[in-house]
Amino acid sequence: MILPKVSRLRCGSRVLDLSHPHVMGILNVTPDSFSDGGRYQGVEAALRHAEAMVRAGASLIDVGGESTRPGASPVGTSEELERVVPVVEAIARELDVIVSVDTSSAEVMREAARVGAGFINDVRSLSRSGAMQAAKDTGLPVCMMHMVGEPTTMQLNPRYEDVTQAVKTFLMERVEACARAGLPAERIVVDPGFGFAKTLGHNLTLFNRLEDLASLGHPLLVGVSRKSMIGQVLDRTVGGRLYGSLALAGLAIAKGANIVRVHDVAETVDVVRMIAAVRAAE
Ligand code: PT1
Repeated sequence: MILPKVSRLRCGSRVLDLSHPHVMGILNVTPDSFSDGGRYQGVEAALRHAEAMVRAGASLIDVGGESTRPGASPVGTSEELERVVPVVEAIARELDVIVSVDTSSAEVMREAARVGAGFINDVRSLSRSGAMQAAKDTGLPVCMMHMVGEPTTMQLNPRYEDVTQAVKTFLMERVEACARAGLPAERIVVDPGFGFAKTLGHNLTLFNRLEDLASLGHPLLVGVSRKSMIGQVLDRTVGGRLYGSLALAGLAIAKGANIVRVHDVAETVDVVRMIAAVRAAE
């Protein structure tokens, strides 16, 4: 069993104990979720969804106001702030959970941290203007994820000589960039970025080699829930990808993942608890 060098992450006022795996529940606050009603209804609906995920056993809730799935276009800062900040604030105030903010924007990072976020999840690995400094200033842990290019174009022609090596090198370079900026390695979580600038073959190879990423020594986050790599293998649309998602969540944990980012929290928590029971008997 591969363990990260740090045994716990200080997430603002809360602590994430890395001696066992955790489920991060996905909370999208993109326009579709605001399709009817105003902002207030949007916040209320988001809070209820977060509450259900916390009751189901999520340790973190990942709040995202920008879709980053393949082909999605970026969102303006003021729109993202309006979508994300009230939801982060409501969850941090009302629920016993670590609130993660899925953003690449320096302003959103700062505002989210101010209203109680405990974790920063940036699919662009703090590459946007001001993001490195903002993340550093919050004092919060940050997830660095591998992606090449932008969601709009990343799936056009992804090529690697060795995808695992490319992802490892990229992540270590981002960790070094953080260190140079004064953001310590102890605060960095890494993520291979499944579905980001990768073919099905790349995703499967990378998954098979997940131990190599766990061995970097940073806590490892994996997000594969309902993704197209499952659809491609099983020939299923998004609604039919639960069992595939659970299989990959269990396998990711077996290969050393510390956090799995999922839509189906209750089902995934059963998987995590079964693995924990077996491990406790070792
Ligand atoms: C992820 C992730 C994320 N994924 C982290 N944050 C998304 N840390 C958003 C598909 O192929 O894996 N790790 N934030 C969602 N992105 C995608 C990408 C959704 C690909 C779907 C696909 O279907």
